[in-house]
Amino acid sequence: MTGANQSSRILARAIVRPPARNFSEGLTTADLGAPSYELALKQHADYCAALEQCGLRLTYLEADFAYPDSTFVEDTAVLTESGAMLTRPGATSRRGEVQSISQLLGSLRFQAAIQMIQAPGTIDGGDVCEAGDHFFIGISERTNQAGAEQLAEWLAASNFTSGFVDIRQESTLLHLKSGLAYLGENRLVVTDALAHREDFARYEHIRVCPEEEYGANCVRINDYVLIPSGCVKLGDRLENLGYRTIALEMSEFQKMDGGLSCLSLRF
Ligand code: CIR
Repeated sequence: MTGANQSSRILARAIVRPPARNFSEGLTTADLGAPSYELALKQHADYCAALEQCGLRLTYLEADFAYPDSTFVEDTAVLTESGAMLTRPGATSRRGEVQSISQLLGSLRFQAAIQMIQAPGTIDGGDVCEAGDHFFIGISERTNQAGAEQLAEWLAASNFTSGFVDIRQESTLLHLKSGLAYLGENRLVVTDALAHREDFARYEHIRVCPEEEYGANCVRINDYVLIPSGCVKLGDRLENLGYRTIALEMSEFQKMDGGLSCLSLRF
């Protein structure tokens, strides 16, 4: 681990895709009831407005009825300053989501530098946490060792370091970023489940309390941190540290196991 550059990257753009009408047919383990499509659309629109408030220019992909989980665009690619790695999502029902992202990235500035995770490797972008010039890669039910190794090799070619974090025993975490966020300034937001891990020992920890665990999937974007509404203690803590927060209603996405980070690809 080098840690030479531990600031958060300045972001200019994001890719988003509104939920499709059959969004409720996506994968979920949450026992929170079926999401409302209309409310999900509104929450997505508010999320997009917040990204714009953070200074991002948005590119919208059309909602895709063929893939009910396709609003969770983060899982389909890992974007760095050097290029794009298209993932091979761990859930077979989501593999086809990558095609349209690939086409879009090809038309953006990633043209020359797009790679793709190869079988038998699998990666979900939600398992990849960028922390300055270091990347934590979760080994999960969705991301396997082969995929993590391919990603690590690709990152190393651009002088990024990486480390694997096995979360397969953590039943509350779908993805690594379900329990972890990097804020910049050497600070991590972490759940109790991950806080004790040696991998994170050199960082300052902002622990989310058990009632606000969902808030661990918060997102630093330029001068702001997006947090889920209801995470009051986390919000206070972040504001006291000098961050400006934007609280967003996420109930309908939470019902489908989605968090704030998964609704966009930021670069
Ligand atoms: C799934 O199970 O794949 C979706 N329903 C939720 C994906 C959430 N993605 C993320 O946290 N990065």
